[in-house]
Amino acid sequence: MFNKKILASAISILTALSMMGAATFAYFSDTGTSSNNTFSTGTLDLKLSDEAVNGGTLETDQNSVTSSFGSGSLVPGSCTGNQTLTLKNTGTVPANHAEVHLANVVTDNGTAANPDIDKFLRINLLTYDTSDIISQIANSNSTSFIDLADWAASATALDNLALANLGTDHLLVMDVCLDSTAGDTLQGDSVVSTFTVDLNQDSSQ
Ligand SMILES: [Ca+2]
Ligand SMILES: [Ca+2]
Ligand SMILES: [Ca+2]
Ligand SMILES: [Ca+2]
Repeated sequence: MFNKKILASAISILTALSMMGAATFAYFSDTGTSSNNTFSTGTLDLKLSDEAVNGGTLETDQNSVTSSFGSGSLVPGSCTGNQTLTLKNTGTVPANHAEVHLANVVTDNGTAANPDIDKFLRINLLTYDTSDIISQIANSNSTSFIDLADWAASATALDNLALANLGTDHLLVMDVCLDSTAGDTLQGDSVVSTFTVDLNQDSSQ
């Protein structure tokens, strides 16, 4: 008798639980989104500026400039005076440093010169943001001083010119002299120099 009551209670409980399980419950919800999430690249944008020298024009914030350095009237012992090429990153992300490499094309008029004029174009002053950087160039030729031919012969010069901020001018200043040892065979000779500036993102470059 007692066991039957317990059994009946147990059955009624199980029945009630199964009814609860079958019942449908409603819940509120709400949704939000984060849209327009864009992933894109920034830019390095090297701009160059110079001054009006040697018959050229002043140029400002250009991708490439002409006639930044030079003179048309050098004689033994005379100099161009300080001339400036200005580097700036107008991109959207900082770079790390710039490099400046040099290539020379020599024209030897009249009596053949040996060595050629590029080896007599002595670099009298070379600074970047007022720091002397001429020691980056090794004397690798027959003249006893650092000249435009030495720079062109160096694969690593110039390097590590700090350029880590945006929209700020950095000044490369140079004074070139025709060395006083330049002889008559150099009269009327010329060099056309091309300075190639690379802006690098990382110190490993
Ligand atoms: Ca110019
Ligand atoms: Ca000559
Ligand atoms: Ca030299
Ligand atoms: Ca480098």
